[in-house]
Amino acid sequence: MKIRSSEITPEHVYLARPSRRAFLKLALAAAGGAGLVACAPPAAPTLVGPTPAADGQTDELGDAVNRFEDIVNYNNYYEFTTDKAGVAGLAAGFTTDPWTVEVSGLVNKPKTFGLEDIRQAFTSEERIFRLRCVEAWSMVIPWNGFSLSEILNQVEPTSDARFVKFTTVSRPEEMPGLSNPLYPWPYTEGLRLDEAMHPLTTVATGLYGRDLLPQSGAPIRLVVPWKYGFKSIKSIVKIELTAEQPATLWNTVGPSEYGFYSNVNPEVDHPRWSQASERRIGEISRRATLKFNGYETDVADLYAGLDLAANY
Ligand SMILES: Nc1nc2c(c(=O)[nH]1)N[C@H]1C(S)=C(S)[C@@H](COP(=O)(O)O)O[C@H]1N2
Ligand SMILES: [Mo]
Repeated sequence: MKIRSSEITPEHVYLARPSRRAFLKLALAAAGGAGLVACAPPAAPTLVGPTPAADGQTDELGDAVNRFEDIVNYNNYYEFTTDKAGVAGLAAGFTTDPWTVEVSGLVNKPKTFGLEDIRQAFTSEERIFRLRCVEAWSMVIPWNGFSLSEILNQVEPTSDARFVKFTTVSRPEEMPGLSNPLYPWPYTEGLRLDEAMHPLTTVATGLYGRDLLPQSGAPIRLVVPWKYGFKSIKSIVKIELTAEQPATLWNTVGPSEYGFYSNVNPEVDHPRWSQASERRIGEISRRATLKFNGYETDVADLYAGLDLAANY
């Protein structure tokens, strides 16, 4: 167990900050993201110590952000290892530059973005989101990123496009976990197009005001805050617009345990454990899991009329 009690977040000493609910409202109204609080330019990446940029902040519910050390030393990234405490070490030398992201499929203007194109074309802002893993632990992470819709609008999905498929880089020489035969590599994920266009669906290139470290999905990853963490696919090299629902790694491995939607839902248990509560990293007692991970007012409309137990 990597998180020691000495590292427990002293929540009660954090200063009160303005509610982040205002941020969400703005984000939804603006849709394009204009007018939001821009984050400071990423500091030069360093490997140790929290930055004052996000330390002490809270999400819109008043929950303290997790410590930087916790966020970058307790990771799921199976391409490296299934040991959460071992990812950071194995991923330390991972090559993230140069990097390109191909956006293709059912679009009018397919485009391959270099990382610099992305940094220049889209303005990152700080977005503090809860991350709720399907394994029933959670963190609050201050990401730096922008809405995926900004990329999708540039490439112009055609009227046939209904889903978006994401693919992680596959580099066996740098990713020892790829030799694990239990998984259908490369890691893939998918969203319905309307989910992908939702302003909360975020492309992150940083956290705590600095560039993502490899273990967090450098140089570019997805963050879908109302879905279980495995939907937030790391180190993306391809984004494809499709007509059919794409196969995803977890849905392929265990369709009865990991549905395509995977919306956080305390009322629908995993077949092998309850999803009603969770362990927030840095806290002792468990806390109740919130429907749609607390983003219900923002996203419930996407699922109007859908049976969430059948469409888990
Ligand atoms: N490519 C890839 N993306 C991935 C994973 C993975 O193993 N490979 N793990 C997922 C899971 S299960 C979770 S909970 C989150 C964890 O993100 P974090 O390590 O930054 O907290 O990443 C998701 N994205
Ligand atoms: Mo997860």
